[in-house]
Amino acid sequence: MREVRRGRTCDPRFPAQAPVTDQLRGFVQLIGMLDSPYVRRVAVSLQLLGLPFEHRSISVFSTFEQFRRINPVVKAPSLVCDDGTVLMDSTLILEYAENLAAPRKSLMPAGTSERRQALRVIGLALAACEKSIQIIYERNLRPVESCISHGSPGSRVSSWPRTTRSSPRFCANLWP
Ligand SMILES: N[C@@H](CCC(=O)N[C@@H](CS)C(=O)NCC(=O)O)C(=O)O
Repeated sequence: MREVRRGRTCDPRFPAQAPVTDQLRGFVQLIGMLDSPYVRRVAVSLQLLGLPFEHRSISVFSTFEQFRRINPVVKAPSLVCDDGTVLMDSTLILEYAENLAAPRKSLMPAGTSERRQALRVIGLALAACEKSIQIIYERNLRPVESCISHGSPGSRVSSWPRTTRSSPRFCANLWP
């Protein structure tokens, strides 16, 4: 895994399409910071699948414009394929990666009941990530004046939707 920190300029006429240089041909690029559980999920899985990739630590927050030039939806992880197609969403990226690695390797069990169990665990983990991230966004990123709470800033958690507050712990409790 080679980390490329310097950004490249993409053709603004084709914002969903990243340019492919000879140097990058044959490589996929994983775009996003490793503090994201979704980016980590893809990075670890690509490594386990034995698929070479370049990781570019571009943030959806601090380097928003640079990210937007690669994927105007600004969603991490994004995967720039070797033909320039930009994929997003960790589950969809991993579906593509599994297909690339097949039949040599797969991270998913083949048997129906084992696969069902794996999907259950993945679903719980993704739900826990989603709900945790919602809490972080609400606490750290949303300006206090636009929080959905009423009352003092310290009490803003109390008016969050019940599902958002309970889910991370709930997911852990349901872990098989
Ligand atoms: N379901 C998506 C979730 C990805 C996600 O929410 N990524 C965050 C970073 S951790 C992001 O891109 N946030 C910026 C935004 O949604 O605008 C996945 O599995 O990849």
